[in-house]
Amino acid sequence: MATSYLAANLMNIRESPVVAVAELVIRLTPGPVARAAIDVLGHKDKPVLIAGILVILAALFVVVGWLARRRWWVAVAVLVVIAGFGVVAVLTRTGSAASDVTPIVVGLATWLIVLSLLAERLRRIDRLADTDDSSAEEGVPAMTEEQLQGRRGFLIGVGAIVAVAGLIGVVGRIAGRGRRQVEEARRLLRLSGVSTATVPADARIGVDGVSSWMTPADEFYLIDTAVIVPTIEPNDWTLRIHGMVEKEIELSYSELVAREITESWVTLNCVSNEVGGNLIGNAWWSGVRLADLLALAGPDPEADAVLQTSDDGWTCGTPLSALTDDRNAMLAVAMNGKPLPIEHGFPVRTLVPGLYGYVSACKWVVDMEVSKFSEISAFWTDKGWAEQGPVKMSSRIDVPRSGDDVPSGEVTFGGVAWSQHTGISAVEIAVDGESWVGAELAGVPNDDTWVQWKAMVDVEPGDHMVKVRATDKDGLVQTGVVQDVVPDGSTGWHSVDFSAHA
Ligand SMILES: Nc1nc2c(c(=O)[nH]1)N[C@H]1C(S)=C(S)[C@@H](COP(=O)(O)O)O[C@H]1N2
Ligand SMILES: [Mo]
Repeated sequence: MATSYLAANLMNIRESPVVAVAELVIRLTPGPVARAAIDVLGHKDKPVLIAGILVILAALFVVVGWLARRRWWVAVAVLVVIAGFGVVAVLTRTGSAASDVTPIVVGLATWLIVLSLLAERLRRIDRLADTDDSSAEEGVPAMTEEQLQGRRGFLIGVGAIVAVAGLIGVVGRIAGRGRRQVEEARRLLRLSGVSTATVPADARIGVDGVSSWMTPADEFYLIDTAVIVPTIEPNDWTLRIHGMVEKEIELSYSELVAREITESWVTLNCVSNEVGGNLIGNAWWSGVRLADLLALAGPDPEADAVLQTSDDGWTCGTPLSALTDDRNAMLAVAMNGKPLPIEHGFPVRTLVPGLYGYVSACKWVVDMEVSKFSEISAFWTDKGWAEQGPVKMSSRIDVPRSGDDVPSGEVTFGGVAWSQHTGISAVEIAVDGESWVGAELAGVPNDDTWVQWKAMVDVEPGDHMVKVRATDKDGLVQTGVVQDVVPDGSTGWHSVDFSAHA
């Protein structure tokens, strides 16, 4: 495992074989199972997956060692099958090259060498035991000096191999400087036209405990299928726009950022956000308008979709109209006034106000194929999510938190509401099933962001329940019908249980 890891790092292959297998598992996992795993494990889903693969491998190695004592070729066959699994995992990921299997070949060769070194020692002990039946009669067979020596030799061999493996692992890590180089390139990047984020003065409702209107980049939710995030230096990045277009376009990073930079506040959320959930964040994004770039390419009037592909092979299908209409769909290069964090798509990601992330917000985007929905398929739509993913209006109570105990009398409630690209016109709350009470709304710079709200209601001592609903600027009232996140986003009113004391 250590030598293949070193080989992968030396060759600058993004994934060591174990990671490739982990990504294969993710690709093959049915949607509902994947969602359940994310629910239970949260951000730890990938470390747990990798640990699980390592545990299974360790168990297989025990079997291989046991087999090698008597049936050498069966042990070798098992190792070849395990390696074959890795080869399949590497070659079935989009954008893989034949040379990407080199680390697996290196690893398999190491396994065979190590196995013959250790199995030979084991067989020597076995031969000694076979010729010495006298001791086998007794309960605790006394070992002969020769047997003891054989055992010692075996244990020393194991220890030496573990030590060398550890050393090789460390060297592999040092070789993985690629990521650090990209971090450095990101740190040194100066982007003209990108301004610092200044939160509009009226956007804050001023209630303690309501999530901050601007989400700091390091608190912004993260959702992706990459076990190791792609690390791309700006100089190595290109975007190809092709397919049903008059003219194919290929764009380098410097060509991209030399264009006019557009900036705006946009709230991004995940289709997997449950009612009341926090897979949502609001940031100041800077980038290049996609409508202008697509106009240069000249889409075919028959086209209705753009298949976006990430450097890591992830895909999404976005309605062409959302990329070409007057909304600020952009290739974002900065978030909150700084180059995108690597995890959020550095150097370039797509951002489309009004659509869920899974159909639009492609991180590490490198390819855009203008096409038709009838002719494409994409990562999450293949797993049962809807083809179209317009954001559904929703609202959330942040204060009080579930289970809070507050002083009775006038209680302050607060939270956020959103309906990107339509805007929110009203928020109401109801305590204990009483009638709806209008909330006060803070300001917003545009209709693409969430809005903070607050309301004050008198409550008696005792247990209470508060629920919230919003109304959008088209006059539509948020539905109370409860719907799960699959296939196109949750609906229902968020409610919080709290108590009040005298
Ligand atoms: N390359 C890539 N881009 C991706 C995804 C992914 O898995 N891979 N997930 C999408 C989903 S489902 C969401 S909700 C957003 C989340 O963006 P964030 O992680 O920057 O918050 O990214 C989108 N872009
Ligand atoms: Mo998402």
